[in-house]
Amino acid sequence: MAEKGRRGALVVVEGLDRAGKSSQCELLYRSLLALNYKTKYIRFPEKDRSTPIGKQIDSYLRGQSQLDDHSIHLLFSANRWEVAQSIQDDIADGVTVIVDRYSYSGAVYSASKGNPNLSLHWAWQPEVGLPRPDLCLFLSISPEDAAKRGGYGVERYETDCMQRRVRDLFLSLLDLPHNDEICVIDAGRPVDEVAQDILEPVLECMKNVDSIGPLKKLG
Ligand code: 2DT
Ligand code: MG
Repeated sequence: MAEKGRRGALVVVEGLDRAGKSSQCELLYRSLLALNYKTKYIRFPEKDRSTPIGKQIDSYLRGQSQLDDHSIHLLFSANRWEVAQSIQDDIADGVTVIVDRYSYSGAVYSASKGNPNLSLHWAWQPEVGLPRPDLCLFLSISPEDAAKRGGYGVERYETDCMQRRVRDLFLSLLDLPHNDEICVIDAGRPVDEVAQDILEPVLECMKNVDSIGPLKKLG
């Protein structure tokens, strides 16, 4: 149903572990397909962690390999650069691309590790020039609600201490003046309510891409 010549929208869904990102991305993807929009759903780290970089990230997250904080950070970013061109091609082709985690997770998780040589500012730099989302939905969940959703898995970063720092840094990003594409969604509510709150701004954004103009770049 994408109108003739209209580009797709780049929609990012961000948030802490257990905020419901992947479930909501899946629901959004299915809703857009049901409305006959050309749509793709991708995630970072990429889904099967199967590219050479994806494999290194997977091994690091499972604790099977050690990497310098800067090195793993740059691999996460490189994983996005690997598909940046195909995202741009899809968008130009009228496909709306839903992205599960993006540069915001990239910068915030690395800067939450407590490495004094890895600031949020440093962490953001490799993201500069990547396709800029038209809309970023930040699924906000309180630590209490997150805890009710069950324990963490075994991956690195899935600890209360890390998640608290990640949450604080995510919130600090929302305050920055150039991040006006970020929209906060209260993700502590029933799944279908959250889904409805996500679908509305996404449809609005897809309708407005003409006035937004060509896909921008992260600065
Ligand atoms: P999932 O829980 O979504 O599988 O992510 N991460 C993710 C980073 O540290 N940097 C990044 O650039 C991205 C995209 C967040 C696995 C973990 O990877 C972290 C959680
Ligand atoms: Mg996770």
